[in-house]
Amino acid sequence: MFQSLAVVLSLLTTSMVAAHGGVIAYTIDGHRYDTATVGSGASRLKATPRGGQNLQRPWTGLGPVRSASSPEMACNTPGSPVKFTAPAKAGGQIKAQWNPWPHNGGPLSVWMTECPGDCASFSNPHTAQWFKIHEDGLAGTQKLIKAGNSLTVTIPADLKPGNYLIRHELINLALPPAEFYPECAQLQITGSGSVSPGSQSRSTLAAAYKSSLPELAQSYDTWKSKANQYRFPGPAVYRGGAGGAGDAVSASDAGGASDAGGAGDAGGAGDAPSTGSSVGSGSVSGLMSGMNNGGAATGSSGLSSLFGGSSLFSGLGLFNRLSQT
Ligand SMILES: [Cu+2]
Repeated sequence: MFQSLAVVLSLLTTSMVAAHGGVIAYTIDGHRYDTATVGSGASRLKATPRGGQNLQRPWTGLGPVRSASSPEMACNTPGSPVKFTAPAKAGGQIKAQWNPWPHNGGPLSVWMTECPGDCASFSNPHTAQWFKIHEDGLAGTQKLIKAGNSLTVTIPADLKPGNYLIRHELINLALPPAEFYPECAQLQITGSGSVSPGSQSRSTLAAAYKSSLPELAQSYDTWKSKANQYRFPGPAVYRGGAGGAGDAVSASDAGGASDAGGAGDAGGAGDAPSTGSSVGSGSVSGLMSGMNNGGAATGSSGLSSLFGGSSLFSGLGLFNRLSQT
């Protein structure tokens, strides 16, 4: 137990100091998949996804990708292929769950690209032509945090069946240059769709994210007084056929996502009222207040109250993972 606490402390200290992370679980058409990697170095947690079903490409560091032209922009570091590809229905929902997210100043987006053949042998996604299925402007990560550090989007219903990567990305604009936090998961899309989004919806990531773009080069604080002018980089979101299925709001989105009181929650382009966010049940207030207090949780009582205030953490099964470490 002591050892587990030490790992927890190490993780929390890393989280509080380095303050990073990424997607740690996906729920696809109601089926939950944990991912294999959380954290790095001494604080790295190795989970064992159920049945070996790890659909996410590994990211071995908590930190951001800092160069928009880097190959790591596609699927983080190392972002190498995994064996498993998860089934997902076109028109179905995919919920991504992050660790408690410490950066509340920046946009987010979700992209997809076809795996040419098997995703398990697709090793150069940074040269691929990606299309975007969701974006949320300057306050995107604020909404994500309010939604229990989760985001639910709908796979375009008319998408042609086949193997795809789905790429979730959060951007931190607190202190430019922008910090990018991308993670990829391997999906086998099923359904009766026939559409491959056209070139107007496509871009390489390097072409979409020019570091000279004001949207990436200027800080959140600079933007927040003109948030409605914020334009997410890259091509327009592919929303699927006439139904516009790319941005469905899940049933649990009961007014949670759009009530961000923070500055910068203006409705700009790409900041549509239907953010696709679902409000998670977990609360991170305990953890976040612990983080905001600035002090590392040095005592076990402080630690337990930190976790006691965070049903999210236990809900995520991190304690289970820790006890297996
Ligand atoms: Cu960070």
